[in-house]
Amino acid sequence: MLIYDDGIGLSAVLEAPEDHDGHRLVILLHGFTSAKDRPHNMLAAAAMRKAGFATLRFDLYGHGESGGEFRNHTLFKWISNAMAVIRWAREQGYDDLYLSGHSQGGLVAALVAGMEADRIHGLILRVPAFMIPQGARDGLLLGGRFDPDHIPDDIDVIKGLKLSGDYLRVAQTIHVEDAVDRFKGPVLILHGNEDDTVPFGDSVRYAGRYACCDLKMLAGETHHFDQKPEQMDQIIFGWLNEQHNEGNADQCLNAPSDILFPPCMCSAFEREKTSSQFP
Ligand code: FER
Repeated sequence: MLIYDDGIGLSAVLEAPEDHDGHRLVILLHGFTSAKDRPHNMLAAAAMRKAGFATLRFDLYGHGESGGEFRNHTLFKWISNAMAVIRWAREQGYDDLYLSGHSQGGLVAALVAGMEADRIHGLILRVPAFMIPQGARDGLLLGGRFDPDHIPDDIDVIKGLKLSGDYLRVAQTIHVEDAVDRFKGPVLILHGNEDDTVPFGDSVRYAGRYACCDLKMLAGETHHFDQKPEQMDQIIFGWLNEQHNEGNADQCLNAPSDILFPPCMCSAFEREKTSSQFP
């Protein structure tokens, strides 16, 4: 199926559990150079359906089977894509909407939840890459350095791919805090303690800033949630089930920023605070 964002076709897959009520839907956003059908995205969607939600996975601009060139994607274009998909979902009658994004898709989900705080009931952020905008201001991108005041036309990124400098120009103007402060609904953040792409410290910081947030540290888990996938499955299922069964999706069930992680995490967090994001 294609959902259009101003002429760009976004390839999407809508799936619903058997007993679905026609209202509850989670929209899933994949990460940078990723796509809607990656195993961890499929697994997350399956856990959501088990909790009674329909799921809509889609490929963002320049990724997977959607239109647009990878080189030309920016956070603005991804924000526009997510808003178009939300609009489409609302037209189909889905009015109990959650967003869930992985890494760069998690950042975009958080930004869009700030823009559509009245329409998005909850957020499930899987290692959200909150650091991308500040990294762009500091001259950091994917472990490489650039001059933030003289952005090149093209940047070489992983897998021989090129990215337009516009990506960085856009990212430099984005301030995550504004979006975090605007969203008052329930938020779940998942973060593996073996993830070496996205700093855990950012998840701690923003979990503390959200009005209503659970942060779950996944022991032994890496960036793509492929070490102990059953952990992610259980956490997503349990959290969504709780949101729904309490019949209270608009309210914060968890006291402000309920940050849960085992004691071993404290030492990992201390280590991270003293090492740079891109060693
Ligand atoms: C970056 C760090 C992480 C970055 C993108 C990511 C483009 C996203 C990773 C992902 O979505 O998996 O500096 O810059």
